[in-house]
Amino acid sequence: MTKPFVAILMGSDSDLPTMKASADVLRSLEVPFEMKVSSAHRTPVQTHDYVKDADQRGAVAFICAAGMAAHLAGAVAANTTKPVIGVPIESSLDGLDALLSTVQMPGGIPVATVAIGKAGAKNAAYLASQIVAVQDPALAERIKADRQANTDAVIAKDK
Ligand code: RP5
Repeated sequence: MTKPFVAILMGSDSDLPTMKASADVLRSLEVPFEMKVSSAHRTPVQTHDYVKDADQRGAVAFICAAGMAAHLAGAVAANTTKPVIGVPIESSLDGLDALLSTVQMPGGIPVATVAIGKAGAKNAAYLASQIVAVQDPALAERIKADRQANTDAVIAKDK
């Protein structure tokens, strides 16, 4: 039996301050995850091997973050049929280069691309959790409770 988890990959340790937002969300929703620096360009063989291995061990979804010529999410998507979520990192050109590199995938190899930077990192984790929750009703309830807490916080501020 494989234990479901989310795999987070990032192209460089310089992406870590942004990607901490993904880890924080997964931790708060009690979703098991692994986090790894792995580059499409600097460590292509290791990236390929990790994706194949994680896929076998029960990775339900991959979150991939990269900046500049951001090919990591696409390279991961080429090696798995699990859902891949791409987070463009703001490193140059305000992250627009990374956004376009991540989102413009050829037909048949999708990358679900979220917003540039921390907001995207956060939403990538929510999206991955929602994917895991399709087979995990208790997690689905925790996500609903989290949404309700957000709603309550907005209403409380408005009073
Ligand atoms: C990308 O290039 C990384 O994902 C990072 O966002 C950017 C810069 O990397 P470093 O030069 O800081 O390692 O591959």
